[in-house]
Amino acid sequence: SIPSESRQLWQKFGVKEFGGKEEFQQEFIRHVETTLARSIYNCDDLAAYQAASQAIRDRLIVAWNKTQQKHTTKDRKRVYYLSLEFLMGRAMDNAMLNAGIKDITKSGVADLGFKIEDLLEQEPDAALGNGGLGRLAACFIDSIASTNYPGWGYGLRYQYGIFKQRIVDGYQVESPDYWLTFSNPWEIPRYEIQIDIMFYGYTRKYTNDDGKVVHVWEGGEQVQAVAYDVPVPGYGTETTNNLRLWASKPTREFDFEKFNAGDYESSVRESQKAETISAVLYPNDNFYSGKELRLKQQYFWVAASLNDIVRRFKKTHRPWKEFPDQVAIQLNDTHPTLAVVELQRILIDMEGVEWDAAWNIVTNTFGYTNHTVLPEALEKWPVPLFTNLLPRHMEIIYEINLFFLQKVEKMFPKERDLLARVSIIEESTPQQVRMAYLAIIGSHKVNGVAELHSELIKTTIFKDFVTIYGPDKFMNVTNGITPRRWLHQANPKLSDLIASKVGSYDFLKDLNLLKKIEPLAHDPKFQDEWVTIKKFNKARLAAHIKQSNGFEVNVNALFDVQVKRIHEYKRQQMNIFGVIHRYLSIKAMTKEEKKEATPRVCIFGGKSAPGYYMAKTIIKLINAVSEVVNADADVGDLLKVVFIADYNVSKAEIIVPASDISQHISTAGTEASGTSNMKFVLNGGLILGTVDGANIEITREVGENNIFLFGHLAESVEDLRHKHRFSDVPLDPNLEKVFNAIESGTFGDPNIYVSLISSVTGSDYYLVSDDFQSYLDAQKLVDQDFKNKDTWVSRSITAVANMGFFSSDRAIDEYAESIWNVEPISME
Ligand code: TH1
Repeated sequence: SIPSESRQLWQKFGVKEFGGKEEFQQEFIRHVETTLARSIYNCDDLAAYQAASQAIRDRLIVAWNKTQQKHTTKDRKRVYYLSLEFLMGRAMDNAMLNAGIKDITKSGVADLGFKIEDLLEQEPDAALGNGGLGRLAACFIDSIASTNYPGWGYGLRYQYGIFKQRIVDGYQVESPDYWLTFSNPWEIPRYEIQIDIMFYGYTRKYTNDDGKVVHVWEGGEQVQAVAYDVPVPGYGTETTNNLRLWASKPTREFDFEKFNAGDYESSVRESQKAETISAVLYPNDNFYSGKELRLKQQYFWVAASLNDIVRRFKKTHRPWKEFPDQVAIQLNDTHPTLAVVELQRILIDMEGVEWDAAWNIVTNTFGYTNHTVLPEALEKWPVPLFTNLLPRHMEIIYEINLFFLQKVEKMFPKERDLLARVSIIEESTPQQVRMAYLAIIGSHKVNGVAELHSELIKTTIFKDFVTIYGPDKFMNVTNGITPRRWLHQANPKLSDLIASKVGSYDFLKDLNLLKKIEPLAHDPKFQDEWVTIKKFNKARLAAHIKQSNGFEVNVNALFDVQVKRIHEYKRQQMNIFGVIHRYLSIKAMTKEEKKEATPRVCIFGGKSAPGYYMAKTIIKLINAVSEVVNADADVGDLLKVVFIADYNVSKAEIIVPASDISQHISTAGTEASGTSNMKFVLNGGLILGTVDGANIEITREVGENNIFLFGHLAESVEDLRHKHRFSDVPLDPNLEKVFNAIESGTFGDPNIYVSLISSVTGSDYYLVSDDFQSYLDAQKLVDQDFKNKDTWVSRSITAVANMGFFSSDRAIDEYAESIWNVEPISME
């Protein structure tokens, strides 16, 4: 229907992707002079970053448009990844790499007098997530694009990402992360895509002319969802997918009444409240706090996303029953579970589909990924709060529950307790909506994120549902990480070395090709190059530590790293108690013994939830120990303790390649997977860890000689906890010495640490005392083995060679094959 003259003009003047360096430079200068309205005389690094990223962004948009057109014409099934968190980090380096224009931009800006490294540093992290769950979503969308699946991410455009952490007097201090100050070149605002979202109000039903009962939800508050699109370029492919983030805006209408009543100011104030819905990311990891604003965020995001997805489907004029053939929706944890109810509501209330047919569509559309078994992380919403905010959804949940319980009762007529156990409604005061149960009932597949975890959910928290649905509904998809960011970008030298041996960079797309370096594990020349790169990365981290913490660390020492959210179950407290034990041992050493000891730098990093007292106390203790140990002349180079403030994705890219040992020491059965464990090993660091999460599969892949495991197994945890509760379990003697040192004031005011210590001497829920001796033994082995440089480096090489399984490309292929039933679309 487009006239051919117009078509010809579009073809003639259509924007092309720049290919060469000069074209990039031309675009760069054009953006400096027009987009930024600056000139050669006032183009600083920030302006240069902005101009370069504008040029790269334009290129991504061209690829994005092509991809979206292709996907629309192909009209095949798409996958939508719903995640309340996308912990993206910086975009520029990744965009250059994936688009294959890193070399031309690098030398392009160099000719103009800029260093690419300095420009990259200008970009703030997009820190729209807490930790592993958010970073997993970021790795997954990178892999979905890189493996050519038609897939979109849907999330919230928080104005404030995870808070910035400073350490003041040893304590964590939070400040807001307003990351949009200089605007964000990586997003495309879609002001034309506005969706009305309703909260509160009431429901009513009536019988229409056809004698059908119709439910309506009306009279509530309206806000508007506006779309911001972030292009997600695949690596080594034209495919550029979309991450659509929603921002809340006031609707234009809703303040008219007050306006007419003359109360203009208060009507504006009211409308400003709408903006707060997407303003800030909740800073809790593995913890649920039942705040109404959080439920509002969840519904706002889910309703906008589903409206969008349904609108796209309706353009194809297919019958509703084909919806699951065109659409797969993955629920990243229970945060988007309302989507199940919202789709059912759209189908029955708006589209007139019968209940059973609608429910069939819903359950065939959704898949649910569980990421934790910790009881304090499982979402439950009080029924009164829920009913008030989303009255129609509450009604639908009651219906879903009724039909489900009727089915269960029919299947197991004699099991009286079963119904109460599996009901979506928990009979507490007040009643609670159990979101995980709703997610299971509303999905066709439920998966855990590592083998042990996927077994645990079947035998513990979701046991009854295995009885009801059978085991096939429950499966495992072990997490993965993108080798683009976590090998090539973070560790370019190692990536180059591997490429020189493998013959190409194909391993970045097919990580199993790493296997080709295994025969070189004992090659002295290769070992030398390997060691040199590790040294370089350690020096890079040492320079960062010098800059941020103000002291030097010895790059020949063993770098021992634990960076992750601070949480009792992750047991940073056990690590710092171990450090204190080491310190006391060094103090007791003779000169001769000191000569034999392995020097260590113990590096910590991670944020605590702002209201998590115990985690904050752990941070304080680490900093207190650091201060004492680092200033103790008896210790010298044998021990340094570092707390790196404000751990984030960009810092991880510096820290991960620099480790000799990293610690993943959660109480067995508590860490669902962990993903930083994979990052560290992929970069040639060995793991000191418990038999938990993905550590288990890493052990299987790299071989048990190439990992240091310790501690009780998940199967004994319950018994051990029982013993602590019902009998006197003696405290580990080495731990007692550590506590004595703390209590005698060695690390400052001991009152600060009273509750931290009594959590261990008391019920010791995380089994710190039970695992302590085993932990110290494993540490001793690490010290010994690190002295044998040849064996150490060959273990490091062998481990890396066997990490292919942990590519997120593999994880995405598994989801696509066994849950989504989507196929790649080639861009050829
Ligand atoms: C994490 C898990 O703790 C971690 O083991 C896993 O590797 C990661 O998810 C990715 O699968 C989780 N993060 C959160 C965050 C919230 C709630 C639950 C979990 S589980 C807010």
